[in-house]
Amino acid sequence: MTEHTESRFFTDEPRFRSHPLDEAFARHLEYSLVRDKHTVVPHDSFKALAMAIRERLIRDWLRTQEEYRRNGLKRVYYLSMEFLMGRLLRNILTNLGSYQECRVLLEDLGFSLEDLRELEPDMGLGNGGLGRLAACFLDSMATLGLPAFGYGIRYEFGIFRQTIVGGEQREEADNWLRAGNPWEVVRPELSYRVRFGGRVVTEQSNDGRLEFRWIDTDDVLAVAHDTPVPGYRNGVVNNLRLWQAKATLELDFPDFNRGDYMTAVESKNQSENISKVLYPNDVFHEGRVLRLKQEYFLVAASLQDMLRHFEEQHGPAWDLLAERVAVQLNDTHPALAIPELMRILIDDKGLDWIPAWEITQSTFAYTNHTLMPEALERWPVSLLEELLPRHLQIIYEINQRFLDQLRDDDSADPGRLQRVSIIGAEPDRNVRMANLSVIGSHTVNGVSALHTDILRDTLLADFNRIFPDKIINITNGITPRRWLFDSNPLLAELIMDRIGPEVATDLTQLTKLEDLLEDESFKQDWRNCKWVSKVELARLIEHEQGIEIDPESLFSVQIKRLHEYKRQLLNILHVVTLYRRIKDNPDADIVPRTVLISGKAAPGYGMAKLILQLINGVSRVVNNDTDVDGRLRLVFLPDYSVSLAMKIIPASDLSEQISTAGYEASGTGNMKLALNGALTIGTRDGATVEMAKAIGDENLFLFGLAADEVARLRESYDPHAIYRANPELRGVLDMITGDVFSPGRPGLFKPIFDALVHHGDPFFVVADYDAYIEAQDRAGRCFQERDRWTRLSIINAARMGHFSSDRTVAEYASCVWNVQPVEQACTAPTPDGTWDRVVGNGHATV
Ligand code: 26W
Repeated sequence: MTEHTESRFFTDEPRFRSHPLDEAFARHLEYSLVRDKHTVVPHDSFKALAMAIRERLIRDWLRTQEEYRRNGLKRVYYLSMEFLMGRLLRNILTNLGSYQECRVLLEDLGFSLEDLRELEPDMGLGNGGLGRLAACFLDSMATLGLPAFGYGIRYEFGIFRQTIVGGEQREEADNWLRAGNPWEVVRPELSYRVRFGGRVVTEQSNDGRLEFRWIDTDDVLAVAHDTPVPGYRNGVVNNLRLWQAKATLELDFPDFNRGDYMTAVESKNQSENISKVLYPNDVFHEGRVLRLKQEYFLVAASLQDMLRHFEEQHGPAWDLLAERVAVQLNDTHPALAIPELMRILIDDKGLDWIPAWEITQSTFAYTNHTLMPEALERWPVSLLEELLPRHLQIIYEINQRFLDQLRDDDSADPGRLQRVSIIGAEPDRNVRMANLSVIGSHTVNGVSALHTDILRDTLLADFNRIFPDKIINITNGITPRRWLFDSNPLLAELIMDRIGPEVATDLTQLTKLEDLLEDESFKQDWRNCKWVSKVELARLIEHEQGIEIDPESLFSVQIKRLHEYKRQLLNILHVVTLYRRIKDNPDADIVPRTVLISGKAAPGYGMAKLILQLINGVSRVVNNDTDVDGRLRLVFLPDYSVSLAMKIIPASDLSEQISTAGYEASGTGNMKLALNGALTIGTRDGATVEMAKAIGDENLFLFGLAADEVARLRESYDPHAIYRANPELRGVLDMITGDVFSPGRPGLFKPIFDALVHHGDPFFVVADYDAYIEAQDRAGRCFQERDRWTRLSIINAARMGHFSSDRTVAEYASCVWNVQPVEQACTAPTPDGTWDRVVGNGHATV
């Protein structure tokens, strides 16, 4: 810190009166954005409002950070390549407790808060579940008052924008920063040098020690951009720090000296590409060098930042590091942090290998989010050698020492050393990031009970024997602030009105709703909330796509990335089944349904894109067939995002969680939908298994093969035999193969048919078809019994208390991080993950 801290200017008392929001809003419009009534554009009003609100956060933000510095509590650093934050305005107002106040003040000025909210671009810095989970965790960590810090990359372009042209997906760049970002604070003084390439020279020091110097590197600067993360009405404001790549100040010298000014400037641009764009793959590992650079860029900048703080507090007492700092690796994407910390401790700080390794291992923990083999990160040795030569040496040594220890243990089977080695051989020598992460962490966790079991039994079975207590389960959760209070204020208000406001920070209170199952006026209110949301969504769909949907119909919803294992295809087979039933018997007594699907396909994932095209093909035919007479609608909502999810979820009746059992690590949309009163139709997969346990199997629609059955059936599975034997399925598949859904382009969807019938149907769509149709029929009949459905809807929501990310984060805090919350007047977790009121009551301060 500079001598400024001694200045009399800085006091603990507020120096300026915090301005009323309306005043601050007007001031920012005029003095920060330099607008008057002639030049103002709508987006300015959003920006001025955001700046006014940010102003309100600043004292608490500074105070929270100062408190963390002062009390020296252990810190948590959450390293993630993705933070799928969505919009911030409403969430921040909710957590400040200022939403209504703000709405009224703006109204007096002639502005609508609802309209202004729509002008904020989504902060779409993630692909799907993993990125959204990180965002939910930030909200919960702040709400629990944990000294936690998110570290990520400030991508200039987030997840691509999806448009549908002629039924096909098109991708467009998501230029979310175009109009500026009023929430972030740039911190040019927090810039760190990140090195790439070069070579390693080895020298013998005076005391005989080998020293390694990494030289002749190409460098980039990482510049900090901070976003405030307020807790729910507790005065805590945590920090999300995102790194932007900037060229180092010196231009490329050889080029410069040759007088080649233009080339020198070009290479400056190149280095800034590192934070340009989010890789739009979920599940598919893409071995491109720019991705590897992004991963190291995040790791190198974040470690420098956290170690700088540690050294300020503790000097070179590195043996204290793991006591003061916990680093969570969100999947393997930031796993280079392990060799990077080793490099810093050994090469820069002069520690020996053994203490450095002990510190490193006790600092990191790793969360696995998928078992899919194609998602596992494997970096070619040749690439690492070129980009991070010193890290490769360190990885080799970590591996050598680990394997040497195992060799002493003669219980090992011969293949084991090869399987657990960090270095793989196929197709070329490569570094297996999952093995590195397991070996370099003290704790590894799966994200649902089933997922963790499968991790222990399959992917990490050898490691589970070597380190019997290392792999634990921590089931995912969602933040009720965003996924109930912000997205469904009507329902939230009804719930708070009936069971009290404590539910906002103790979601288990929801069970009290079950006392109201006989309360007719409550049930009417519950139905009314759903109805209002359905009408609103119907309006949006009519407005955007001109498709009329009936709010009385059953809204079934599948919203998630498009992937074969998530089986949007199974959903479509059901829609086509219903369509054929109507065509065969136009007077059939069928339950009116609206099937809503939304999600993006990875740009390079051909089969997912073809399935998306099929959805749109079926949709066009079904929605325009007069025989259907409005009883069946299929709507694909383009450009799925956090903000769109917040509009769809409150309007959902039925939640489609139909992945092949054993493939969905957890799922979190399942929780969001149930919390908002949707019933689940689903397989026994991921966290849906635990949801069913909490809700009661009889209160949702489970169907299909279980994970162990899938594994067993794989040996003898013959989808073609099922196709031959099942006339309804045959009719559906034959219809898809023809040109009904691709007029003028017969055979367009033949690859889908072939995958199912001739290429082994790897995701067991055919095997589960019958059970799925039967479960859908059950759900349809149930929906017709209005009171029964309402009760089930209430029961489902009431039993979601366990799936709050407050509970999830509390488990990480006690079982993985060993951190305590800062003392504050709000609810906080006890070590067993239950809830207790700790200090004081009501409005809280840090
Ligand atoms: C390297 C490419 C890549 C990118 C993302 C590989 C893998 C991923 C993630 C693992 C994909 C992901 O988001 N997984 C999801 O994580 C959620 C949070 O734990 C789970 O709820 C989902 O089931 C899981 O698919």
